[in-house]
Amino acid sequence: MKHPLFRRALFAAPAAAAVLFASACGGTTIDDAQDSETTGPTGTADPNAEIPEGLNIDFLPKQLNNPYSDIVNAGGAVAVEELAGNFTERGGTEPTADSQVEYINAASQAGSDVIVIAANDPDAVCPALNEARDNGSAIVGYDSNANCTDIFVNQSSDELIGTALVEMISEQIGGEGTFAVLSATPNATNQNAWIAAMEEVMAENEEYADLEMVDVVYGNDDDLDSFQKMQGLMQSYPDLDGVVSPTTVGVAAAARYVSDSEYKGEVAVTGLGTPNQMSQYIHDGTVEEFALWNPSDLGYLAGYAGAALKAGQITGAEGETFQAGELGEYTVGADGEIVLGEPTRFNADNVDDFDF
Ligand code: RAM
Repeated sequence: MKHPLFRRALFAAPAAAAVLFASACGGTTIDDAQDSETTGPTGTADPNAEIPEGLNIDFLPKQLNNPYSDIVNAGGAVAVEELAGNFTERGGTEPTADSQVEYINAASQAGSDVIVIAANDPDAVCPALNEARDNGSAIVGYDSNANCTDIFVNQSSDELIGTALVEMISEQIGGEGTFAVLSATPNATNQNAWIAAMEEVMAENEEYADLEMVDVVYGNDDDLDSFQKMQGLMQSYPDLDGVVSPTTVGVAAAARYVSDSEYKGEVAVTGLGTPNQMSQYIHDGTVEEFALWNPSDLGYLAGYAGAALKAGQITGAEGETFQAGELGEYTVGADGEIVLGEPTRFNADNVDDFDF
């Protein structure tokens, strides 16, 4: 399995199938969101099963106007094209479960063979996903899982991401002090899992005994909201040593706020960001280091995994393998999880070597 960060040229984001607006996102909280699960395998895998041409593969990101999801789904579109399937991207501009339910139903009614979803809530999308499964769709979680997917394509393991985040903030504030988390939405399975992993890493390692996570606030993967939450954090905690934002939207907004404030060089900003969005803040001295994976590879892997699942090459049982195009062979892990690889760290030495 190879993980070059840069393999394919980036493609323009496919146009949305439709855009609806929805508000309100009820549902679960951080406490019950972190142990997302797949439904468990059914049937027997046939590793030699052919992937039929013409599969309808629908990608439902958390939201459409997010540069991160654009890159992920462009990678998905490449995979679907290689598999001679039909790629459709569906979603609204707000990261809510409510809006996703409408797009799940629309995909199902349009005869979707595979729904690939980054869930905005681990449970609220499940009745619709279960109905879509009954109607013939294979259900793949990617980026942010729901509790009713058949498999989950994770960008990295939660533990590796949590560890990278804690290591970075610890290094950047000298091993002791306070930091806050600027997250995405309160119900996001992925961010909640990463925050929980950070807490675990800190609790289990003596070297982090002097690090304190003082707050978690939510910018809802909205640039302005995240910017204002960052501003609010500095008002609430004027002595804060750092901020960890495990979302590409949040970390870019936090860096923009700090870069133009009295806190530049005083408050560490790190998290998960794209090199293109973060490069200027590395060069102006606001940010020392941040991490990510290749978002394009995540979408590409999810496309191949979904087709393998629909074709019966895999069922979601641990140990099954499948070929993911130019990424090579992947193995299904425990709980139907397929892990893309390790996060990469970006700093002044390498940030300009990447273009995403
Ligand atoms: C944001 C989204 C996405 C997450 C990345 C790191 O773009 O919240 O779900 O995986 O950040």
